[in-house]
Amino acid sequence: MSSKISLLICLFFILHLLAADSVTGHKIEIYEIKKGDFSVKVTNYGATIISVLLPDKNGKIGDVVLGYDTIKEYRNDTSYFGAALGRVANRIGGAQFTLNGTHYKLVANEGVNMLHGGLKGFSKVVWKVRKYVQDGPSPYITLTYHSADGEEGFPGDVVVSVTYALKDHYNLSVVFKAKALNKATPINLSHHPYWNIGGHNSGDVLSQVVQIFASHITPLDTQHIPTGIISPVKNTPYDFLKPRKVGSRIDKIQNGYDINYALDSTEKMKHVAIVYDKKSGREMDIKATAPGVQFYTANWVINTKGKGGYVYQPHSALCLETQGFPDAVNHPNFPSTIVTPGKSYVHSVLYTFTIKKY
Ligand SMILES: *[C@@H]1O[C@H](CO)[C@@H](O)[C@H](O)[C@H]1NC(C)=O
Ligand SMILES: *[C@@H]1O[C@H](CO)[C@@H](O)[C@H](O)[C@H]1NC(C)=O
Ligand SMILES: *[C@@H]1O[C@H](CO)[C@@H](O)[C@H](O)[C@H]1NC(C)=O
Ligand SMILES: CC(=O)N[C@H]1CO[C@H](CO)[C@@H](O)[C@@H]1O
Repeated sequence: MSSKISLLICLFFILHLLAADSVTGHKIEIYEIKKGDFSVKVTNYGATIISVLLPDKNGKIGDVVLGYDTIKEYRNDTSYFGAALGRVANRIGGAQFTLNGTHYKLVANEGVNMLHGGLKGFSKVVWKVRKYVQDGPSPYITLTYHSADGEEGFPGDVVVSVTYALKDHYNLSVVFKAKALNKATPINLSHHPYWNIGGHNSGDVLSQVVQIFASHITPLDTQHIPTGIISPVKNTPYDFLKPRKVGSRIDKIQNGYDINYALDSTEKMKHVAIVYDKKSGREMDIKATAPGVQFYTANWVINTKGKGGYVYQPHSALCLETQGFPDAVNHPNFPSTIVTPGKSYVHSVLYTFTIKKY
């Protein structure tokens, strides 16, 4: 074969690969927003946070989220490392619901249930980069996605955006917005960073101290679907009203924590949780507009090869996913997640990191 022809064939395959990567017509790239020694990298594949870099008490920069080195691994991921979640984060029981007399059958991707928006939820699609300011006083990136009527079984077209912005030391603001264009639909957006504020490669989080500002949880049945009961944490291993080590009572719970808390605050921007790691001196404070937070201790992360070849194991991170109550669409006593056309949905999360020298 002449070298010209093989070059052409080669080019054809490269173009083909690029096209395959741009399912919705956009290329998959990595973007960094940076403010001094604070940096966040995201990819438009799943609007995913890839890394969050900031110093520890000795000034040493560390990456405080679990993740992978390549987009290929993100595509293959089943843990939702760093990804945006939607159209409805968490589980919808039986992958179905009835809205205004119409019954909707959704794509089940976890047994009979739908988890995190289905097989091709917002974590598995390519988003469009709308705005990108890499550095300066207010670095930010806005990604958008158009979810079509019927996608994964949901009614109506929906446009969503997520904005990641760095504010003064060391605030990371995450704002999700959505609009239903033509039909009422459940919407609840969240994201799934696996935090290890001691460093993604520092081992488990069991000695980190957590405080969750919630007196109640929404217990689950054997299918991981809320029973509908809102039950007090008092005198249970779920009580984190006062700061406690993650590992202090984790052995009392099969596999570890994976539960939704109903936040106590009635303010718009609610205090969610504080996580503190003595070794690095890093503290993370979370506030959000959502009524609930899922506390998950990475129980099903087993022998997962991550960044720099580091292998993640159970409890090597914790997730605090702020959200509407799981399966709200099937529980009339839970706050509604239905968004009607013309109304907009907003969910803001603010992560504040501080570095304590003592
Ligand atoms: C994809 O995931 C499977 C199962 O988790 C794993 O065995 C395999 O190595 C992964 N492939 C890549 C390219 O990461
Ligand atoms: C950073 O977050 C804290 C609260 O967590 C807030 O008091 C402060 O005003 C925020 N700073 C900026 C610049 O947004
Ligand atoms: C339910 O249907 C009625 C009658 O068609 C309509 O007026 C109303 O807006 C619908 N509500 C929702 C949430 O779609
Ligand atoms: C717009 C909308 O309905 N958002 C909801 C997400 O879920 C929580 C509770 O489940 C609601 O309080 C929000 O209003």
